Amino acid sequence: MERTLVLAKPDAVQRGLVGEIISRLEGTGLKLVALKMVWMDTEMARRHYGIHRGKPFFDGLVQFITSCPLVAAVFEGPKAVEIARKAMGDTDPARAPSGTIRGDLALDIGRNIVHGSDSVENAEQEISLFFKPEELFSYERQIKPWIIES
Ligand code: D4T
Repeated sequence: MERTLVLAKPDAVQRGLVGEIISRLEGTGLKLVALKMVWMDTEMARRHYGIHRGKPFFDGLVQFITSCPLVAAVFEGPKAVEIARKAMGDTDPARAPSGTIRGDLALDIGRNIVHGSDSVENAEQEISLFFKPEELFSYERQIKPWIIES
């Protein structure tokens, strides 16, 4: 089953929006399989955002993401990557439709409150950066047939 990494970023922690972010993603039907608070250090941040190294916003992004603890979660389900990103809306909150997490709760691309993996391959890498295998839980939900047809 597909998994995706979700981060409620430091701005979400500061603004008291962690519960709402997790709740909106749970509401999609995706299954929460891991959750913890993490204070990223610079090395971890530079690894997580390695693809953006050299871009003008990179140093500010690393500074921001390490400025306060964040909450990391793993959600599981069919098309988990796509479903979570759709719930979050565009990276730039100004372009994110109402009804999405960023469209409703954020204003600025540099303070967009949430991260979601952008591919299954990246999700696997990102999950392994934040979680040990034993921190990912495997369990059944009785409600599953009411969420997933087969
Ligand atoms: P994250 O990784 O935070 O979920 O964002 P996205 O996956 O949606 O978008 P991204 O990788 O393109 O950007 C990573 C991160 O950098 C910030 N950012 C981005 C920024 O501050 N200025 C910018 O111009 C861009 C493109 C926001 C998200």
